[in-house]
Order: sequence, then structure tokens, then C-alpha cells
Amino acid sequence: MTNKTFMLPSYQRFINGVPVPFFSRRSFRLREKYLILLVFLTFGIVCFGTFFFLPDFRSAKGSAAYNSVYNVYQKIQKVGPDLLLPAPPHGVMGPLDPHGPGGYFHAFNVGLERPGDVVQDIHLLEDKQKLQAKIDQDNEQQKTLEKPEIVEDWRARVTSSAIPLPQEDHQHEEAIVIVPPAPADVLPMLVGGEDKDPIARQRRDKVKEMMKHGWDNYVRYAWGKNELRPISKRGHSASIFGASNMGATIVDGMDTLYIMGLHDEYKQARDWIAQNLDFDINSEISLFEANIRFMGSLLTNYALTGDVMFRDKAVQLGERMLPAFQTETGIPHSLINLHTGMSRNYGWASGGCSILSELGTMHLEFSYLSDITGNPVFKSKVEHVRSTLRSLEKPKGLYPNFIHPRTGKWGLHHISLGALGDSFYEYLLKAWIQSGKDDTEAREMYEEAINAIIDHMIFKSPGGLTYVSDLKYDKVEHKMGHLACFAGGMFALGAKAMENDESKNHMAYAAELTRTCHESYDRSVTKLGPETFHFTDKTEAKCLKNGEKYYILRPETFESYFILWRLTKDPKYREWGWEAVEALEKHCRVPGGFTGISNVYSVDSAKDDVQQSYFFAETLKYLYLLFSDDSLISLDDWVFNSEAHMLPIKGNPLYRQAPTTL
Ligand code: DMJ
Repeated sequence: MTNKTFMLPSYQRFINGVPVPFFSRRSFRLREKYLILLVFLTFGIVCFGTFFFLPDFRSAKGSAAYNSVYNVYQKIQKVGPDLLLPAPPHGVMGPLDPHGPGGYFHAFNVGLERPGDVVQDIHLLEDKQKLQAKIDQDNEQQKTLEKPEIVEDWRARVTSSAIPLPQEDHQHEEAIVIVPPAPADVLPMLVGGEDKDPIARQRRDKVKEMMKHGWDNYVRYAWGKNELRPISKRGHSASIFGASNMGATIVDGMDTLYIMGLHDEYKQARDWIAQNLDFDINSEISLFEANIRFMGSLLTNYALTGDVMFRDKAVQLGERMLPAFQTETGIPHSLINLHTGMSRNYGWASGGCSILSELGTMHLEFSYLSDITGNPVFKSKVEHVRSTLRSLEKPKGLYPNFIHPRTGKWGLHHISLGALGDSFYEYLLKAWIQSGKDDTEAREMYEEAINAIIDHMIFKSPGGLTYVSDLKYDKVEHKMGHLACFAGGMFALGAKAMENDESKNHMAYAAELTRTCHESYDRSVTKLGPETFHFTDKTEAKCLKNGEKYYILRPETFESYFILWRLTKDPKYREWGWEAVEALEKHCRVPGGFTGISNVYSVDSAKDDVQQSYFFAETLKYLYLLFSDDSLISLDDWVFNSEAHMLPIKGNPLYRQAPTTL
């Protein structure tokens, strides 16, 4: 057996033959001293650095140091948002895997919101419920705004135009600027449009009564909140609005009040906006939704009334949206914090891409904003986006739904006239119309894109139904989303505006696609259309997936009925619109307003308890106009933005172009 030799470390010292522990030595050697000094020095630098660099410690917000740190942060953010910033919390804009079960657009959304048009991932529902509980809790804690009185008898309203001016508000002085409301009797109401047909008049009155029912309940239970939960009778906020009460229903719904002649309700809404709508919101909201709902409505109301309060709010919002365009390519991000100006994309969007329907649905609003203010900056942003898209090579002439704002390259080649693509095409056509047909780039891009869609994406089922499918690379998905049902109206509008040989072709597609969307309603027991409907050997225009059978008060099919009625005068469109009114009354109306339903194939379907703001902006507006005569919002004078807010066409005296350009 060998003896193991125990080796002492070289620095070991002995006093009286006893080893001395390291720390009990009386003095340190030079090397040890340096080591200790180094440790203390590092500690000191860390403490100093923390104190010096953290803005909350040292720099006042807005100071140079604060800004420099913030700038660095912004620059790093630009390099790659997903590198630094956490993915959106589950349920806010869930990190959906487009290849995952059900893809983008499935699961009834239990009253929560979709990113733009994207519906929830079923696996995220639990998280969403938690998030919703948090939003609800926040809502409860928010200052309750004073509710205006509900105008009980709207038929008698015209006699009482005197709404008192608000009293001076000392209590909320610093927070709220009191803007004197426009006197009720000077608002030039663009109303009328009574049809000579007594049945149409009666039907139109019914739609107005529905508006009053939904609106009054919102006023009663959720005034100032984004939306109403009509069954639980409380406020609701979807993630697209961030965690703030922006009165989305008030803003979205008010031009419908206006054309319906609901004068007093309109004034209450106008005064709420003047006194409470503030875009200094420190939470992330969807740029696209802020644009189509808020910007769109403010611009429409400015055009309708000339009330500069609307224009000024639109400018405030526009300026706060601009930082989203500060990307390497100028292609805007999807999400923005209107307070800090920080923006980013959804993590689920093909590796941080921007989304075609979002980035391509700003042109009408931003051009008009430049024209009424004389400030070209807004128009220059959207023109740049469009020319960037135009310069790109496109697969088969089609536009994929995803594009990366840093590289300017397409992401996944998913192509759709439904979710993620839809209103990009609509805005090409409408930008040309809005410009008084001067914007030929828009027209050319529209024609090229639509012809490619006709060549590659439109099919006819064995039963004779024409539909527009989705494409995933070369794979055709034989289904159509409810969102794509706006396409009938778009094809018809394009056909009318182009007036050439091709346009006859487009008009035929318009009629056929609208008929197919009507079939998707007619083949359900509720006579409401599902979120998606499929075409297989055995089934046509019916939804085959449980998570996609819902109807959430969407307007697209009625939008097409309206446009086609105006352009063809075929009475079937009014009949189909009336079927829709009856179905909404039967299945969506509840004592507290209107709600979505989870299954259009069941007469006693569950309800989602959400009264969407677009129900007022679009669904009821299109139905009301369907039963009005052509003089009310003539298609020769107005284009509808993607949320059905009307913008004047150049040449319309209400265009209100600013006299000078900055
Ligand atoms: C609306 O918010 C807008 O029309 C949007 O462009 C797509 N669809 C929803 C309503 O369905």
C-alpha cells in the first residue's frame, strides 16, 4: 500500500508549526492587496453606474441624460425588436403559430379581441381570461366619468337643441381642458335620404331603433369605456386598445349617429371627445386600429361638421403615430406606445414582420390629414410605404401578408383577401377614387393585384359558388373568411370607377362573391354567417371547424349588399339586408344591447357578451344606408375607410383642403 502524500499549497504559512488560516494573518501580501482593491473598485463602478445611468434615479424625464438613454434604447430596439423586447404577453396578441393547430384564425374569441382581424388561439384562452380580468379590474379602478343623460325620445329630439355649456370644472382643472361644445343648432347635419319606398323607410327606421338600443345601453353601462358587455352590463376593453379607456364606441359610432340624425346623442359624443379624449396613452395599441377607428372617425367628423376640434385631435393622434414609421424601410410596425413612441411588431407575425392589411391601410387617412392641415409629413409616410411595396418582386404578382420592416423582404408567402391582407387591396382602389382619380399609381397597383387574384385565387365550387381562397405558397386553401366578404363591394366599386372592358368582368365577380357570402348566411339556422366557410367535395359555404362558427357582429357582407344595391339597384340586396336585420334582432339582441354568438348553426348558441364598436361604425351604418336613398353619402362624393368612416372625395365641397402647404 502506498502512502498518499498530502501536498500543502505553496502559500500556506505556519506559526509554531501550526498552519495559519488565510484570513487570520496579520498582514496581506501586495498581490492580495491588489486583488481586494480590484473587488472594491468593481463594486464601486457598478453602484456608480446604476445611479448615473438609470433615468429614474438621476435624470428627469425629458432631460438630456434621460433622452440619451432612451435614444440608445430606441436604437437597439430598431436593430431587432424581438431581441430586446419581450414577446407580447399571451392573450394580448398571442404569439400564434400560424402553422399550429388551427392556424391564425380560430377559436371563438369569448369577447376578447383579435389583432387586427386575427382571432384568438384556443390554447391562449386561459391567459386571455386572466388578462381580461386584469383589464376589467383596471377599468373598474379608473375614474368613472359622468354619464350624459340618455335621450329617451329620439323622435322628439329635434325640438330640444339647447344642451347647456359645461360648467367650469375646477376639480379636474389640470387634467381636462374644457373645450366649449359647438352649439347644437349650428351643426350642419347631413341627414335625410328617405327612400320613396315605404317599406325601405320602415326598415331604415328599424335599423335606427337598433342603433338607439345599442347606444343607449352603452351610455347607461359603459360610457367612456371602449366597448360594452351587453349581458353583464359593464365596460369591456380589447387588447387592441391597450389598457386604457379611449371611448372607442363613442368615437367609432358617432358618424352613424350623425347621418341618422341622432342629434343630441351626437353632441354628447362630440363633447366627450373634446373634453376627455387624450392620446397620451402609456400602453401599446394597434397602429392599424388606432388609424381606422380613431383617426378615420375624427377625419370624417371634421369633414361633416367643419368642427376644428376633430381636426386638432386627429393631428395629435397622427403625430403620436409617426414614430411607428421610423424603421429601416419606413414600413411601420404594428404596435405603438403613443406615450413613449416605442413601436414593435408581433412576435407571431412571421418572425417579427409587419402585416400587409395593417401597413397598407393608412393611405386614405394620412393623405387626407396632410391635405386638411397643409402638413405633408403624413402623406409622405404612406406614399413611401406604397412605393416600397411597388418596387418589390411579387410571387405571381401577388402580395404576401408579411413583410419585414428591417430588410424589406417578404415573410411567409401567405396571401389572402381575408385576414391580414384584406384592406390593403381596398385602399389601393380607394386612394385612387379619393384623389379624384389623380393617383394613377394606386389604380395601376390595384388592377395588377386584382388581376393576379383573379388568376390564382378565385374558384367556382361544383355547386356554382364563386369564392376567393387563401394561398400558402402554392397551396390553395379552399375556404373564405367572413372578412373577405367585403370583396364583393370592392370589385363592384372598382368596376364602376374603372369603366373599361375588364370592369364588366369585375362586376360579375362582385355579384358572384356577394351571392356566396349570402349563401354562407343562408345555410345557417340563425341566418348569420360564420367566421370562415369551406368548400370541399361534400360541403359548400359552410363552416367545418368548431372554433370558426362564430359571428361577432361583423359588417363585411352587409357592406357588399350596400355597395351592390347602390350600383345595380337589384332589389335582392335589400331583401338580403333585411334578412340580416331580422337575424341580428333574433339572435344577437339582448336587453343590454347587441352581442356576438359562438355558433351560427345553433339556435341557442352561447353569446360572447361583447358589443363591438364596429357594430355602430359599420354594421348598422351599412344597413341604414342600404335602406336610404342614394343622396345620403353618395358614392360620387365619399369613400368609406376600412371602418366605414366616410372620407370626402376630392371635388366634394366638404373636402376642406387647407389653403397652404407647410
Ligand atoms: C373592422 O374593424 C374593419 O372593417 C377591419 O378593416 C376589418 N374588420 C373589422 C370588422 O369585422
